[in-house]
Amino acid sequence: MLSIPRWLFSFGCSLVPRIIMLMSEQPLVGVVMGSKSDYETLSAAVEILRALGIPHEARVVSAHRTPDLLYSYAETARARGLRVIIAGAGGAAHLPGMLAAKTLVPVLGVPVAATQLNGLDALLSIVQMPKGVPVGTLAIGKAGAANAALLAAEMLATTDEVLYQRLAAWRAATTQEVMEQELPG
Ligand code: RP5
Repeated sequence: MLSIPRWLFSFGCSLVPRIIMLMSEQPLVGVVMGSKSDYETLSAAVEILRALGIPHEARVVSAHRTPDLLYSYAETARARGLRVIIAGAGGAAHLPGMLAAKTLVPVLGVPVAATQLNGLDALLSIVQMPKGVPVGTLAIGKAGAANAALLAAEMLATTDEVLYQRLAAWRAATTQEVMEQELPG
């Protein structure tokens, strides 16, 4: 995956792996994960949301360990101002689908490689939502988490011209980075 250009880190942010993280009073994107152990993967989403200056929150919400929290998170998401939820989980990975079942805020699912099946289990679980309750499913692991953040940004940018310009600059920077790459020998 392409590295993130340093100049885009407008907040001078280094990645601080805290499980609950509020960037602003009213986050637009909620990043949730089934376990603290998922943060290594989901941090790729948080990093990009930070770099793009998108207010967000990140926390652990487990489908099987904290089902009541899952319900209340989903039920209050829209009223709290969330416009997109990024949900990462491994194994049976019920979290994205259950959140989607309880809210109309769009849910982007990130399969986490957490078991002997290396994320294939989570991918098949998240992507196979029955018709009627969609979860936008991304790739397994950090690439999927990063793309979930970029996709959330694109969704928000449909009604936010400033963010659109920031995203355009991001895309241009990644293009430029590839153009400048040289192979050894
Ligand atoms: C899932 O089980 C979590 O999303 C995580 O990917 C996996 C393992 O969780 P821990 O046992 O590390 O807490 O619910």
